[in-house]
Amino acid sequence: MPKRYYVTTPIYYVNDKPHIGHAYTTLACDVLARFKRLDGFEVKFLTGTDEHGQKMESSATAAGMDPQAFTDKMSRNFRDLARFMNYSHDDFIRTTEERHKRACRDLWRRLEERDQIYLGTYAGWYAVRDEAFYAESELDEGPDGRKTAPSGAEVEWVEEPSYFFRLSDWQEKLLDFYEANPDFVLPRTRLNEVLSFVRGGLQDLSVSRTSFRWGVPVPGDDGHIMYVWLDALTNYITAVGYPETGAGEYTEYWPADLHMVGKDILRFHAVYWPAFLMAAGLEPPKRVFAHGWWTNEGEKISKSLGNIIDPFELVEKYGLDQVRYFLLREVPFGNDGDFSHRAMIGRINSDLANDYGNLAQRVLSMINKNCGGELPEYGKFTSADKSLMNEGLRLYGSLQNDFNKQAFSKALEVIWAVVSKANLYVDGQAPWALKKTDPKRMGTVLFALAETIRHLAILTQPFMPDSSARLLDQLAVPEDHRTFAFLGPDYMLIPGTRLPKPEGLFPRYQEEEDS
Ligand code: ME8
Repeated sequence: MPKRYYVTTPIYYVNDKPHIGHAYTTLACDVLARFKRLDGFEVKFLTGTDEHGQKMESSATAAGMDPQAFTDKMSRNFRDLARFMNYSHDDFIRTTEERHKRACRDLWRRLEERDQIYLGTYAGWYAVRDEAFYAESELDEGPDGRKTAPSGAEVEWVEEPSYFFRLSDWQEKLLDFYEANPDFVLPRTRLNEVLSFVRGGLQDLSVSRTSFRWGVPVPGDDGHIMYVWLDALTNYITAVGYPETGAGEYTEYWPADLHMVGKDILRFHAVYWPAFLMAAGLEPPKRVFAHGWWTNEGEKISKSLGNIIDPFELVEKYGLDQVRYFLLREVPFGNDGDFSHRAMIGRINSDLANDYGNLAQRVLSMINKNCGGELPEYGKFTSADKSLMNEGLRLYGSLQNDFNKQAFSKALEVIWAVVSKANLYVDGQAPWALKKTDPKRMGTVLFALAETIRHLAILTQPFMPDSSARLLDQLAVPEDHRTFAFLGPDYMLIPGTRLPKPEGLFPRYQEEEDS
């Protein structure tokens, strides 16, 4: 049986242009998907757009457009971002696609057949921005008497006929499920939030609306359209071929290994979604990871504050791999983080230019100048050489562990600890001085370094695919020798291999006078 891995991003609302937050979540999934592929897994990596619901309908109206034309146009921005950021997704789903509407209808019927849905009337609060229902007790009241959801979104009173899902029946089963699967929600602090919400008691959930039209009609009662979150969550099974559950991708990839989400939408993924699935007789996903929130120079990112960080602009300014590195290195994954240009420049100049770039540059230039541009022959390895090369070998296991916990910044820290050791080793061994005194020894030192850099370049591929590929090109590593199967000790670089002329990988960022 091949090893398989299924990872998903949230599907993003298309009422606005993508920003750094969207880029971040998908980046984390991309890095994970790339890591797993290099590690021999057959990976399915899904992203897409969430295109139904009241918010989308009113955004289309405000833009003077028909909702389908509006979502067609806006969804394209997210596909453009995906290409631009070099994401390696295998599928991009749109909830307006027929395959998805079919899956929604089927899931609804399954729930209905199992007596999990009944008709009633909803009277309560609704936040269009969150597309979420809120209990009175969850709301805050502003000085002007207006009520807001915990997210800050305005709520409105809604009273309309509605189908309900018997969520209240699932409280105990959900609690049992969390207990049996302690890593279902990560980080652990987020699990505690979920537990306290579920222990607080679950109300039946309104799962249809009648006051607008933009959505999937309820089978057999098309005066109702399905609640946009029931529709949206279903995307994760649509993409593996649901309603076909007996063959094909569904059997290969479901349950998903990981739904990556931001902390704002944890409740939908960790409470409603497993309840819907269990109620339909389907398996819940294996894990939901809720990452933290980016602020911009200390401020909440919002359209009204005008401080949205545009990922396209960021990449134009700093470079793609630089941005990819920064986002996953700067903040321990799971925590909130603050974006600042200073921190970005600091990481580029110190971690990338000074540490990693400089290591590669000086080793490759020495080989170019002193070894006739060929990988040198090596003699007997000393304990210092072995100790450095072993660091490279040990990295793989340690990264597997970190990746299984979605500890991306930890993984980068561990990689950079080896970069630092390698730089210290260069200083300690001073191969430039050996050139005259002991050229054979110089060859051994440069070879040990080249081997270490090969390990670093292979293992940084998920984070920085382009730069790592260029580094592997400079080491003349064949393209089909770049997976984790080619990490040592069974495979090594071959002395005598001709190397191309070295070129700098990570230029220092020079601040412009006026920035
Ligand atoms: O919630 N920091 O879509 P959405 C970090 N359609 N991540 C951020 C962020 C920030 N400041 N802002 C947004 C929806 N995100 C639904 C999802 S899934 C079945 C349906 C990221 O467009 C983060 O991943 O509002 C968050 O969960 C997601 O964007 C919300 O995207």
